[in-house]
Amino acid sequence: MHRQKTKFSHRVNRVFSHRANGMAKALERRGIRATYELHDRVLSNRKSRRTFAHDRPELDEVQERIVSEVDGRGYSVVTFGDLFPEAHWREIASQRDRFVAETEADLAAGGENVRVREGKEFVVRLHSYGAELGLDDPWFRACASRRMLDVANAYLQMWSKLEYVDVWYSVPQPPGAQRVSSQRWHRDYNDKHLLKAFLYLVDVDEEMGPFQYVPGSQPGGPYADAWAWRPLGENYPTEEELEERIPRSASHAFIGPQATLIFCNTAGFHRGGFSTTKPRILATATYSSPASLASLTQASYRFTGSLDELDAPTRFALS
Ligand SMILES: O=C(O)CCC(=O)C(=O)O
Repeated sequence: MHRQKTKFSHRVNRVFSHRANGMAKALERRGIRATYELHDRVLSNRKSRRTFAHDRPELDEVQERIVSEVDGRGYSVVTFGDLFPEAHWREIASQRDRFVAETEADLAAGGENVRVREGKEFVVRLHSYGAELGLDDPWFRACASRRMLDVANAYLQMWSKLEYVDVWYSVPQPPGAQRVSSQRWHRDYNDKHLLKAFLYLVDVDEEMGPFQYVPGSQPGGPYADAWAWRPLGENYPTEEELEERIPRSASHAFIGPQATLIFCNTAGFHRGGFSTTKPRILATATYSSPASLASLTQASYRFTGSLDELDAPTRFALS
């Protein structure tokens, strides 16, 4: 779901042979990895860690629990109401209803106008990339709030960037369909300092493609060495390969009612969205380190509000 910043090899492709393009790609990967490491160890993340350490947020009991659970096993589950008032949930539920009605009308008319990305046509997106978002968008407002941002920053131990915000409609797959893309076990390539939030907007049962995770596969966890995370890593083992190293019983499927809110470091193994019955609707957000934005990813949106009116960690996260 994330885009690389550098497209050097695409440009080379127009000029050089296939072999030269292979070399250009390898060089490009090396450059991207080196840039990530440099920003992680020396440049932007170091600065972000210092700024965070200088003025740590005070967390309440729920926020503390989330941070310590993600730290220990890679994920934590709460409900939206543990962090936000009921009125905020109602706004998000209205946003869901409008999105579902529009998506289903578009799909019924042939699906020409739905926002999907190549290779992941099973996910219809409310925003996708290039969105213009302000605090009037209720899910964006939740993600930009200190309730969520302080959790992300405390987990990552640095000021983080809110890199991606969206609402997804996972289209039920026809009989016989095979898992593809993020429906398969994988580690996200874009950062090891990563926190994703998934808010279920409908009840999700085992047939609706629940989010699944291997607890302990996050960097630092007991399964971290299995196809270990690295920048731009291509970590999509087959089901059989994964099971040779990690028993099926070690993975967890997040079945739950609407308003279930999952926080997870998806540099660990995860998959989801393979519904075979009803559409799975969820809202999602990604907090990553500045090193990721410097080398591997692009923010999915432009903040339309006034940055000057935000406090310092929020301004940093949204810019
Ligand atoms: O749709 C899902 O449950 C999985 C999403 C995913 O793989 C991701 O956000 O990286």
